[in-house]
Amino acid sequence: MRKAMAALAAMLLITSCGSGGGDTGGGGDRIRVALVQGLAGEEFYETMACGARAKAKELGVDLDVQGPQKFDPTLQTPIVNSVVAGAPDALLIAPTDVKAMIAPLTQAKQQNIKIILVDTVVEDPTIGLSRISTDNLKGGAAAAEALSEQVGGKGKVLVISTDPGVSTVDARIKGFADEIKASHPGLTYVGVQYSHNDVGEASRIMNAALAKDADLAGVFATNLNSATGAGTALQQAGKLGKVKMVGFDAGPAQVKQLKDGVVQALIAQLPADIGAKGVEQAVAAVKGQEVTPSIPTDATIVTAANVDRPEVQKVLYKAGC
Ligand code: T6T
Repeated sequence: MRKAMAALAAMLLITSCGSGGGDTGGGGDRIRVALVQGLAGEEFYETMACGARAKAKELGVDLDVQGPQKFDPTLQTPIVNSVVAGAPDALLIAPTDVKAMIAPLTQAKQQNIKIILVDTVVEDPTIGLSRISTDNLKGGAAAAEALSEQVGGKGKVLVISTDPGVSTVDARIKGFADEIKASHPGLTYVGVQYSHNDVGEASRIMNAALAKDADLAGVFATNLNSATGAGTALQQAGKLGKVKMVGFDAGPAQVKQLKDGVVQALIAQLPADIGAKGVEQAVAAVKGQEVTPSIPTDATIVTAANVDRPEVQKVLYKAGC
């Protein structure tokens, strides 16, 4: 009986220390990490979750993955609030707006939950012990170079993006515009239009642009849904190869468009790597070990010529693990 009581007491002690922010995990309890995606079910974030899950398994970490049904801070905020109420040791998140997500993340920080920003960031530099993302400025510049090559260095080029206030795509637009200004005098940048991350809206914008500028030479779509929608419109308008396109991301629909000649180049990020590194940094933060404030991850230019190579196949996004 005494032994049983002692065992019970010991177990109670551990449990009461384990849960809630700030636990070093030293109490032998498994570290609990939550991942809040920018958009549930979308191949970029699902591939990210696969990388995070594999790393969590390797490190013996409990990982809970959730995401909003739209890339929208009003839908992401209640998810963050319920995650914070569950008091995980760490939170990995892709904030859906640079301003609107500051308040809910400040709450999490005040509860001493270790915050790691994956993919996107917020404007408040004190939020996020580590920020892990593609170098999107560089990615935007690479898109400008690839598109300039495709259109022979001359003509009108358009950008289709999601929404202003999304750190990643905003940086891609800036990288693209700066590169054109600096090195592609023959290109005329006709500006950016926003699809609100909706495939149908991206198609509508592409059709309107084709109607307005019959001499449009190229388009840069800054993310998966914008690219898929713009590509569908080009295909339906019979503009295959006539209006060139470069798209960010490499989801299954985009890879099919690449093989069908709708898009000429894709810029594939490494979402699985971002997810895995996010879990590593979260564990380091919870254990009070050194955390790397900024981790840029690589990107690969995918074309019809290299898409079937094994090393390129590895970077294509998946809908599930
Ligand atoms: O391009 C990715 C991501 O990097 C961006 O922040 C939001 O859009 C995607 O998820 C693709 O849809």
